[in-house]
Order: sequence, then C-alpha cells, then structure tokens
Amino acid sequence: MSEIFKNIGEIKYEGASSKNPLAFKFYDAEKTVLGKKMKEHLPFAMAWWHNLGAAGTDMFGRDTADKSFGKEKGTMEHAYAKVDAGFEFMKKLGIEYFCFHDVDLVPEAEDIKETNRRLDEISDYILVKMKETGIKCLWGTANMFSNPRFMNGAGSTNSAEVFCFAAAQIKKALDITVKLGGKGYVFWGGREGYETLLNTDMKLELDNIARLMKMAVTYGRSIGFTGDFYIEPKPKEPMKHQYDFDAATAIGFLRQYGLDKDFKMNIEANHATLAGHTFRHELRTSAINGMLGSIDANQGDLLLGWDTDEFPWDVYETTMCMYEVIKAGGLTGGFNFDAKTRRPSNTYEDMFEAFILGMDAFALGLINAAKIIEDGRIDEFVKNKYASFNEGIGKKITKGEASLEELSSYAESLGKTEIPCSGKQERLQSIVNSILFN
Ligand code: XUL
Ligand code: CO
Repeated sequence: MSEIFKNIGEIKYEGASSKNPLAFKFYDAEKTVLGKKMKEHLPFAMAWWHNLGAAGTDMFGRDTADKSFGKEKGTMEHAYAKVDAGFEFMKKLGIEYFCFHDVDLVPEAEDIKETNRRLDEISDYILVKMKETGIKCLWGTANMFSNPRFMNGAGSTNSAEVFCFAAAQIKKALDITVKLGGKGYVFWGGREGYETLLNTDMKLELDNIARLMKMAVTYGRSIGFTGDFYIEPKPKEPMKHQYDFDAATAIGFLRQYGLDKDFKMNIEANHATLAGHTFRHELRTSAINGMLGSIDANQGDLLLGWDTDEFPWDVYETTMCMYEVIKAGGLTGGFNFDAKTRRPSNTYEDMFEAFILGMDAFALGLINAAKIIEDGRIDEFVKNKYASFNEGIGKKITKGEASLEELSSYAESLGKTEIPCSGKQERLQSIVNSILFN
C-alpha cells in the first residue's frame, strides 16, 4: 500500500505561536488537564462518510474534491482505498477512533446478501488495519435514509417489507460494529418523521420505531454487544418534522417504551441549534437524565436554517461544551467530527487543516472549561443562588416533606416577600471573559 497523503507528515503540537498550518497550536495529546491527559478527555473520532466520502456535491453542483484515492468510485477497490486513506489520515493526526454507516464502507449492491458479503470482506481488512495502528471503532450505524426504499421512513415506514429491510441492515451493522469492537451503536432517525399528518399514523410509526429498537437491543445483547445504543436527536432535515426532535423528546420516548436502560444520547451541536437550543442545553438535558453518551462535534451557521456540519471553530461553544462534559464526569463515547470541509476547501491539505481546527478548538475548550471550574466563581454563584433550599422551609420542599397547605400557611405568615437575588448574568459573562482572555 503506497502513501496517499504524500506531502503531509505526522501532525505535531507546536504551540500557540506556531505559524505552521499543519501543526496543532493547542491540542497537546499528552498534556495533563484536571488530572487527565488531553487525549483521554478528548477521544476524537473520524466520520467515515464526510472525511472519506463527501466530495462537495450539493443540490446545485457536482464534486469539487477528489476522493477517489486513485480508484474508481463505487468499486470494492475504492472501498479498500478508503480504508487505506482513512487509517493513514487518522494515524497522522493522532485520531484514535472512527465512526461509520454500513454503506460508507462498501458500495451498496442491488441484493442485500451481496452488500453483506462486501461488509464481511471489508471489515476483515479494517480489522487488520486496526491491529496494525491501534485505532479503534467508536460507533457504527445503518444508513436507513439514502436508499429510495426508505422514502417513507425505516422504523416509521408504512411498508412491512421495508421495515424488514431496515431490520436486516441494523442486524448486519450491529454484527460489523461488534466485530470491530465498537463502543456504541447509533440511531439517527433520518427519515423517521413526516411531512404532513394528513397521510401519517403517528402512533403506529412511533410504536414501530420502538419495536425496531427493542429488537436491536435484544439482538445486540445476544451477540455480545455491551456498549451503549444512542439516539442522535435532530428536529428536521431531511423530514419537516423528525420524531427525535431534541434530547428531551428522545429521552421521553425511550422512557415511554422502556428503552432508557440501554440507550443514551449522541448530541450533535448543529442539531441542537436547529432545534432552537444551545449545544449546551442539549448536553445538560442529557446529563441530568444520566444519558450523556457521545458527541457529534461540529457547528452550524445560525444565519442558515440547515445542517451545515462545519468543523468546530467557536471557542465559546467548545468551552461550554467541555464545561458540561467535565461536570458530567466525561463521556462514555467520544467526539466524532461529523463535519465536512467547505465546498471550496477541496484539497487533501484542507482535510488535515479542518481536523486541526476542530481538535484545537476542543483543546481550547477543555483548557478554558478547566480554568472556569478551577476559578470557582461561576459554580459558587449558582450554588448560592439556590441557597434558600438548603435550610428551613426550602429544605423541607427539596426533601419532599412539605404539603401545599403547609406552604400556603407559610406564605401567609410571611405577608410579603422580597424579590429573589439578582441573576447577575452580565457579571457572570464578564467573569467568563476575564478567565478566557487574561
Ligand atoms: C445527519 C447526521 C448523521 C448521523 C449518523 O445529520 O448527523 O450523519 O450522525 O447517521
Ligand atoms: Co451526526
């Protein structure tokens, strides 16, 4: 196998003052932050589909980048070349994990049996590369949104036959995930939604999605999958309304159908903002429900109403993300760059520079979050803000020992109350800036 990214060597940490575009400025894998190495805080993953597949085609134009890696696209030779390119790329960047959809790995055949045979073949080769490099699989998933048969959904389809094809794809994707030692298995409900209720039986669709997930859990556990299943919430695109709208909706769904013990959330930054939430809101919602599993690390453009899947750049966002992750005790999964270079960034160098940007942005986020936590003023403020619940009537309320009548008498005995303390938002924002930029 010959080198693919010929003029690009191993990417090294050179520090903030480095002007070398092919070096890390902030990501220093071995550096210790809050008692752990950066690479342990930040298990980064490469998304097979964007990095090795997406070549710039959009609704208005064709590919701008060459991701043939010297082979004809749509062939098994190309699938092998993608494996070679992917492992060389990850090795040079120090990325320790990858994520995949079934059909990212091999060209889909007309007959599912042939697709599955190809998956067996390529996963044998991937295993060899994993052993050679020490690179691991973060999660796998089945693409149940591209094939036209899924136009009305997969678990939510109107066709029992299509439902069986979805089941078949999940079964095989689970087999391959387990074979590659994947830590997680993702459900992103790309077509699990609707355009109009005029043609939709919402109850049946939701029940059926849950049935499919239950079968996946039963099968996964039966073949030795001990990792987490994830739902990756997204409110819209490609469907107008998607059932996994946001973390709260997905968590409610999992609890309703008794799936909450096997599933966690895979939170994507761009999906959060599409749902009208901050990334941080989605992380906190997952964490307080014990369901923060993994992250799809990217960012959107707030001026655009769709999923732009940009590499993370906004350091306020990565800082607040890392604050949430540290407070939650870390992830069971990792940080998957579900991100693509902009269409005109079409060279091999751009692929590397995009990952350097994203990894540096998260390293900065980690460093900043650690500083905010060590400074302590933000945590202290929040603690004090709710201090009235630590004693007297407040303590009774939080212990569940108070009745409505008792609280009513208490309020009457007070006559009138002071308004609560100031929220001090501007002071807190100023504190964050002074910590970040001192
Ligand atoms: C789509 C998306 C997917 C999932 C995996 O918006 O994020 O790539 O991450 O199916
Ligand atoms: Co994603």
